[in-house]
Amino acid sequence: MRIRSAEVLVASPSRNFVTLRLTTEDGIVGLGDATLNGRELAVASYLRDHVAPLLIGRDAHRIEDTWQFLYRSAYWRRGPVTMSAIAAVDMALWDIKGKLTGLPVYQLLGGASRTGALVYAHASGADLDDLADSVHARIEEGYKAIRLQVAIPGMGGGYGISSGRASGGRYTYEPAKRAGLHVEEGWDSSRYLRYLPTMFEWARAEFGPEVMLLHDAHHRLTPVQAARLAKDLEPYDLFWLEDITPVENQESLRLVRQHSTTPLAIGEVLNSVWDFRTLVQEQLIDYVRASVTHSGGITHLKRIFEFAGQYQIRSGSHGPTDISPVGMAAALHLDLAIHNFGIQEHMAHDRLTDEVFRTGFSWHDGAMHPGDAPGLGVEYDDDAAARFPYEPAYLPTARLVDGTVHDW
Ligand code: GCO
Ligand code: MG
Repeated sequence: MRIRSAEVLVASPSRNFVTLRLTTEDGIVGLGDATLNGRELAVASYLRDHVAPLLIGRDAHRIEDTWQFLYRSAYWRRGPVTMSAIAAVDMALWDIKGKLTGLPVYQLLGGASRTGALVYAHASGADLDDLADSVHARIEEGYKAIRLQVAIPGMGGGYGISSGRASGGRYTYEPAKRAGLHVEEGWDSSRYLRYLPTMFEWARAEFGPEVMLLHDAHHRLTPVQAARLAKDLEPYDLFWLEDITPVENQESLRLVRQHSTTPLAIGEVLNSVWDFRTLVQEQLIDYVRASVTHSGGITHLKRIFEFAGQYQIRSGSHGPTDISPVGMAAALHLDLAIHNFGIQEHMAHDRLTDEVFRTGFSWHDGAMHPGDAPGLGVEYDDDAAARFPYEPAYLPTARLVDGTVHDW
């Protein structure tokens, strides 16, 4: 079953997405997500200019061999651009294999280990009242786990919060900004460290003990600040605290571990199993945040999760809006199949995105299921996509009070 064509599709239905479409000689189509937020065209070029010519004529059945070929033959290894490009090829090949066999991908991965993948949603607010409205909306939608972000009083700017209610009254948070290429936000770690425990104390009083609560610190704290925050949040029983320090310095998590039992999640900016060695072998984290789109696809993310599973660390796949519905489907198939599943992030896509990508996702009791269509179960509508050409968009920059660039 030879690959006949490899097309790179770039569209912006409310945000940019890069999608790879492989078609076999028999006309079987496979889709893969290659979206790298704010650097989309780099992956599009990597695929179009360097990978697509190598795929034509290859056997679509040979998923592992193609993965190893793309990874090893490039000589240059790892990194988000390379690993997102390989991821897209990998997802598209699993999609094709599913369609060829008539099975949903999770069946090819060993079958379902659970009835659905527990997902968490985002709630955010400009203040606590606003946050309460956002949390209630998520609870009404059926979510059992919710990530809370709130504007920090006196800090200026709105890290991690929605800029308003988008169409249909939904509170949406979309970090990549189209207007103006360099949006800047203020950051003050002291105010944040003082306010966050207050916010979680309020949240537990307001929403009770059952709802699973999460928070993302986006790599902004020093090791000692991180240890203090994790310790201060202990009474509020977080499901996890995410990206508490910059991930480049993995040893800094040792200090946090010495002071707190708040569960930690890290890894959305990492992209290979080798990047997780210290974090996993020293059991410095509880959840792996890698994404199927940026970590070499289903084949490689499965490898990362299985490595983590040897150390009682569970999965927590990255699933913001910059993971396309194709990436989300791939993540859900893997979530169903692996043993050490923890939770799946689900930041619902906009209505316009849903016009381009048609999914068969279903919901039950705070969990998602990818559906039983053969392959990944996502279709791409070229006519709808043609209405949404690429638009440059960038993630914001955080600056400290004195103007110093900080981690975003
Ligand atoms: C998350 C992430 C996102 C990222 C975004 C960057 O936990 O969902 O931190 O909010 O900022 O994916 O592209
Ligand atoms: Mg995050």
